Amino acid sequence: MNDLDRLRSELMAAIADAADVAALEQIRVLALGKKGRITSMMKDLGTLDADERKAFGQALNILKTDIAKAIGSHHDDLSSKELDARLMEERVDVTLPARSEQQGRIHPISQTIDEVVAILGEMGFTVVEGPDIEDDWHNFTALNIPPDHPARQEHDTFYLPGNSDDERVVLRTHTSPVQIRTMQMTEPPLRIIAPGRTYRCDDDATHSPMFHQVEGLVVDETTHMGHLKGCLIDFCRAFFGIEDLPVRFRPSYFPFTEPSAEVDIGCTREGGEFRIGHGDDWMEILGCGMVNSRVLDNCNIDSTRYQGFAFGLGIERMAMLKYGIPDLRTFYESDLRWLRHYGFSALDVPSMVGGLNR
Ligand code: 2NM
Repeated sequence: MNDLDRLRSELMAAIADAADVAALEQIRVLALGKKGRITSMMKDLGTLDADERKAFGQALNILKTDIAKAIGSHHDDLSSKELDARLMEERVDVTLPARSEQQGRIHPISQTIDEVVAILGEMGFTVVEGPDIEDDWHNFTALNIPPDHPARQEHDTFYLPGNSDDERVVLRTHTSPVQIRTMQMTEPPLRIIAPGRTYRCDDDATHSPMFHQVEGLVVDETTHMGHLKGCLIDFCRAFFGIEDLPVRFRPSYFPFTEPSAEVDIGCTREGGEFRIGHGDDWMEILGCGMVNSRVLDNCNIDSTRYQGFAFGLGIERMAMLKYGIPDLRTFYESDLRWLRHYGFSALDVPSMVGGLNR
């Protein structure tokens, strides 16, 4: 037996004996690693004369390949056995309750958006989204908001720098441009809601420069004010979980709807207490109306054939009313103690199955 044969049987025996992947890896390093025995012999080839080098080099190459193969196949065996053993040992009881020590909470803004989407989704609305940065046409012009309208003034709208007047872009001041884009792209009938962030240059105790809205839009051939009223009354009662919640429609004005209305819900304000649902006071919660025919025309929807209703509500305001959160600013403070108090469990997914507030 020559040196190479002896090395071969020694290494093959060691490989066969290796009891786990770690032991096998040690053998690989000893044989084929940077300073391994086969590697060193390869380096020493240069010291042999030409004839010897050729024959020995070929034999060494064969040995190297065979050892690598043997290690590879034993490695596959060992790792599949190790996996089997782990799978036998590690059992997961899928009937265990979810981890009660979980600390993360869902922010009331997210929860409220999910609730609104759950109610309106059940009614047949589909969620659509659009960009936060809009052009003047989608945010104002298409919505029949004239060039001199106060909403366009510098102190209400965040204008982004760098563009000439009619090309300038803005942070959207409402989510209505999403409805505009959808009307331009899609043939009626339409039933959509657009939840998202909106921006106005306003910052005090009751206004935040960034806030959230959900707006809804229905367009069809026979859509009328009765549909608007039924839809929003049902929505308010489902959202606050009060079956006989008083809901009132008061005439109002928006450039993008005609006629327009504001929606109030019944409440009490007695002896410093505020409660929704009963009593002889009213609280404004959303705006709505029949889509102005000019808006339909601007989106190339035939306003002699189609009519629509639309509405918009502020998420922060709805969340404050429903969950008794007294201060708007606290929504954005990322105060973990506040979030632990007002936040929701991740398992508390809003759904209309069995009522929203089961
Ligand atoms: C509101 C009130 C009334 C509204 C109108 C539209 C559109 F794009 F369809 F014309 N979207 N949203 C609307 C109507 C929004 O928010 C208080």
